[in-house]
Amino acid sequence: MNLKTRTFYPPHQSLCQQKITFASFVPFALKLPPMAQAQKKRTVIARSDSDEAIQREKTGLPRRSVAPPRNDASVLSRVERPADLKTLSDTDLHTLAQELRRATIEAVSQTGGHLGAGLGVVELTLAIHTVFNTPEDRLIWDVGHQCYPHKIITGRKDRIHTLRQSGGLSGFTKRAESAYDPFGAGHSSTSISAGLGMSVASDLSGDNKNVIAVIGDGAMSAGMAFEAMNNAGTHKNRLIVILNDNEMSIAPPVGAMSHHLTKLVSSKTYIGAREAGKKLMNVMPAPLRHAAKRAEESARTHLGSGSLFEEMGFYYIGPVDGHDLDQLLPILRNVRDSHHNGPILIHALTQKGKGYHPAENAVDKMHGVKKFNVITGEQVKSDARAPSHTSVFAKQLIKCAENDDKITAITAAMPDGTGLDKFAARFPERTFDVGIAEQHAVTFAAGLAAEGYKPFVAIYSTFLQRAYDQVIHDVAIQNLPVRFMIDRAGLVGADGATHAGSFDIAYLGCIPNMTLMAASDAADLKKMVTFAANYDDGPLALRYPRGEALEAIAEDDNPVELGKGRIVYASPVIATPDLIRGKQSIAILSYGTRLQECLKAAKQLEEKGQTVTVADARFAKPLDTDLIQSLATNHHTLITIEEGSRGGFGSMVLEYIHNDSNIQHSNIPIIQTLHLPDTFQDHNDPTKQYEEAGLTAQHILRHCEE
Ligand SMILES: Cc1ncc(C[n+]2csc(CCOP(=O)(O)OP(=O)(O)O)c2C)c(N)n1
Ligand SMILES: [Mg+2]
Repeated sequence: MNLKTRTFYPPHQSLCQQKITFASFVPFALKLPPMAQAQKKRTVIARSDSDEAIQREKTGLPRRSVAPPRNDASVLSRVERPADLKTLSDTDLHTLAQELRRATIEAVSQTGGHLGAGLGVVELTLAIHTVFNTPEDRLIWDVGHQCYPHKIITGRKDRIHTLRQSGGLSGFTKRAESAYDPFGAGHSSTSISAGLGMSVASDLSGDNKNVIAVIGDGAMSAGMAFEAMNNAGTHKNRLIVILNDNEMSIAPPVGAMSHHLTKLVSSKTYIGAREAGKKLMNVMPAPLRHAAKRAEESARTHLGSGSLFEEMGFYYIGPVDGHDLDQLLPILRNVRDSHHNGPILIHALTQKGKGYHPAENAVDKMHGVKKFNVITGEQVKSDARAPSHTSVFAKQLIKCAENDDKITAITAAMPDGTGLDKFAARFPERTFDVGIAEQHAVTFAAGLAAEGYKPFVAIYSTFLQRAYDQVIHDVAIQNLPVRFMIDRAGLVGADGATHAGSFDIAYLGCIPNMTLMAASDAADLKKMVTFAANYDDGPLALRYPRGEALEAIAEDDNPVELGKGRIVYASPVIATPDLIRGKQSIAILSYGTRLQECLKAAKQLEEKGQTVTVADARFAKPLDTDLIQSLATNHHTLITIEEGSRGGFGSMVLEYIHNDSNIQHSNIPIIQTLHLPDTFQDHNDPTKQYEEAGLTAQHILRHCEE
């Protein structure tokens, strides 16, 4: 098949819509490839299983575990670990691919999580584990969001329904979870670097491991991937990179790398196992090998068909049909057995969401999903009663941009997650999706700011970590007014430690020139976005968490003022023994959305006869020193609370009181700083995460009683 057709679909018209004509369509969401009889049988089974699931749903019966019973006739029931794959026939492997796909769909339908990416690598997963000797050979999944099929066949089948649940499997690869996860991930584009490190380690210790890194086309566009290839291309170490090219990131991919891949693919047909074998030079005697190599290189130069990967020193094999086990298996065997010294790149074409109609047809290929109905693909409705912080931010930015044509918005491959898809719909020419390139996003914004524009970099707290030097060197030192809109600031629930936005207060708070703000509710978030639009004196970061925003915690018609917090609640003055001694009992100073918990705690403290003042700091930098001075001198206890790591807001308050204020030592209150624990918190239900972190009203109460 000539792959040219692949390139001409408009971004939102899915590839699968074209392919549907030659795939045997069954009136069931799980698509059946036109292959073995045995698989047709499987579909029937699948349908009746799902009917049963519906019945169970209707009748309120609990769903069955997704792990097939041990003694059933499925191939999957015979596979616990990759070693079991080696005993299977080719037909069994084909059948297993369908079963694995189904097990993945069923698991994610119950847990939510990443779906489309995993479905796209089912055959790759099986082929790699069949051909290579994992876990001794190292298999690294970039990002790790596509690893659910890998988890199912690497000893975690029975626990796959616990994905992302409390105490259950992580939604990404994790070293602590399995020997088959030799390198953990969550953030993108790390696999080639880590793989090269492992390959060099293997050479140093002389143990001849294979190292295989699987990286998506989206992740391949990031700076880290280029840095790693640049380095790998000069090494003589064996490193196998499998580029999983599904023409999708979370959103349609952007940038020149994506165009390059398209061009690379459009002029070629799929490479078959024989050609791939021929390409690998080890099959030739040395003199012939050199001659052939020279001829091939010269042909490539003349025909202009050399890929960027070849230019960077990789041995390029492809494109390969990433769903065709009959091609994948021999090609991987050839690669495994070749003596090629240096990095090899296998360019596999796959389809995100492959084999599941609702995913294939979804604009985002069901990249990340809530729980869903397997038959219809319909996801459970969110039970949110209020708009998310993300959407409050996006709407307000649009409002500001209506009157200010200097406002621009930048995202690093997360238009939906950051709400900038809405901004882009209104102001396409002022929205910039730069791809998975956080470092570039920040310096690009600095360039815009240097020319008098008002760039808003909408970014998750966890991903801004990658652009730390750019924040300091390109933005802060030059005091450029880049506005960082820091989404998912705080705990993130099921995504776990790799995605938690724990550190931004600490890592930004220590940078000179930086202004730091946190919104406590929707009303304040809107005011703060407007404040940011009007603030031109230097860089500014506004943080807000995942999830829905409460409309207005406290009545407040005043605009936000630089470095000024607000008193949100103060106990009515009553003649308590404390007051007689000239002080009230407790001041709680909140930075961000924990304010709500502070108010709950205040109520309960009052019921116990304490007098309480609750304040919203609004700014961590500059601190509202007047407010802090007054809270510290007028209360016996001062509690600070924030959804961020140690070394953040609480530390700044402590330092101010102890180092910079002129409060008498004897007059300093008892100070407790409540922040995230000094551990990486695992994925969990958000409510439980707050419990674990000690950031609830009950914890505030406990601290007051100490
Ligand atoms: C540094 C970083 N930025 C952003 C993300 C969010 N993210 C997760 S997956 C993904 C898309 C990856 O696309 P690709 O590598 O092509 O994998 P696919 O989902 O298509 O299989 C993005 C942007 C991330 N994980 N890490
Ligand atoms: Mg992709």
